[in-house]
Amino acid sequence: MSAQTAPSELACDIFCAVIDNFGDIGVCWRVARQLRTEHGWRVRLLVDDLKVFHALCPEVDATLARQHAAGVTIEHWCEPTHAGDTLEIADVVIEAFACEIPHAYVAVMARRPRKPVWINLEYLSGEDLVADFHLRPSPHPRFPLEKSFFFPGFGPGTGGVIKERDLDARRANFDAAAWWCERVGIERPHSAKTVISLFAYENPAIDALLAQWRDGDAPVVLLVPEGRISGALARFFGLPTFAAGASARVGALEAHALGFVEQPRFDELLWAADINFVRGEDSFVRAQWAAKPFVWHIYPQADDAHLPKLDAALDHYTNGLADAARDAMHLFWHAWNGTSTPDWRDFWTHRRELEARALRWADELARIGDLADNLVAHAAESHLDA
Ligand code: TRH
Repeated sequence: MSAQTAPSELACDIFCAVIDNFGDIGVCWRVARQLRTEHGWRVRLLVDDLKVFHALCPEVDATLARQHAAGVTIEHWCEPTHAGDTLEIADVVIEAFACEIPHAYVAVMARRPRKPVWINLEYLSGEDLVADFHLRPSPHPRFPLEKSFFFPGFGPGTGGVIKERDLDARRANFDAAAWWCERVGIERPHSAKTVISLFAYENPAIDALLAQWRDGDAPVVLLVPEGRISGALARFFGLPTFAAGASARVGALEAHALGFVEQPRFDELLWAADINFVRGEDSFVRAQWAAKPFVWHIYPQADDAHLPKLDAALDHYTNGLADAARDAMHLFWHAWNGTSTPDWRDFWTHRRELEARALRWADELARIGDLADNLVAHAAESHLDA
């Protein structure tokens, strides 16, 4: 690439190894689409598991070595040696979540006259200390290359989180009535019913919560995307499965199982509900942009390493809430993450305050800046320096 090339024409390779679930490819696919559509980069996404990718983007054919979707080139990355059909080296190389990019690729990166901007995209953490490490360069032990660590986060000095430019407009134009008929097959519930979406890992607290919703005075409509929590729903309702299309009703609780939808449509579920149970990383972020109260099932790590991250997120999110609402939220999130039995009534007493806070938080978070914008700014700066 010549020195005159505009940053908007940069070529970018994103390497993604799917560890488990949908979060790794979920984040990479979002970033890839955004870099393409909002910044005009030529993006190639190298993914080691196309079957998981297919769930988020049904257009992806898991049998193909190379294909295109949403303007992005997608290659099946056959770990660990394969580095794309041709050993073309991009201007910006992103390794997601410390996946190891092939040695042959790194060796050619080092021989390129103009060195690529090499970024390791880290997992999101609400801990403020990530600002100290964000964009810190690390020289390669053998090659004349430098890698920067890009830390998404909630505080100033971090990389922020993903927010597409059209997200607010899409949310504002969301047709809830049509969505209920199309996705759930029923009329939109009237406002006296609390609509709850439930996207979670297996969770020992679910039985107690389902019983509380069943026995409560206020009607609850539960929307459950098919997945790891579905077995618990089936057991609770005494059904063989709780797969897409299934519905069940007991006491004050009615529940509907939904099929998995392509990623751009996932937000609609969050917009349709009054409160969202989300998990992992990407749905956790989307729930924040939905500007509704939410409960986070954090991805559990060995030795409870996830708990400080849960508390860090709570600290940001509950900032400015009155003590009672803040305490209720701490208690409920911790209970849902395995420490005790959740108390729905106590938590939901604070509904109005939680709703107001959710709106304010979405504004505060937007001020940190979008992750892709921040990444592009860093790449443009580093590319000009190279
Ligand atoms: O699937 P997750 O649990 O993902 C992860 C991974 O486990 C990863 O290894 C771990 O490190 C990380 O969490 C922290 O949850 P997450 O991140 O919310 O990803 C789910 C994706 O699935 C998200 O992009 C939204 C998408 N999705 C759809 O596209 N359609 C759907 O119908 C649903 C329910 C989800």
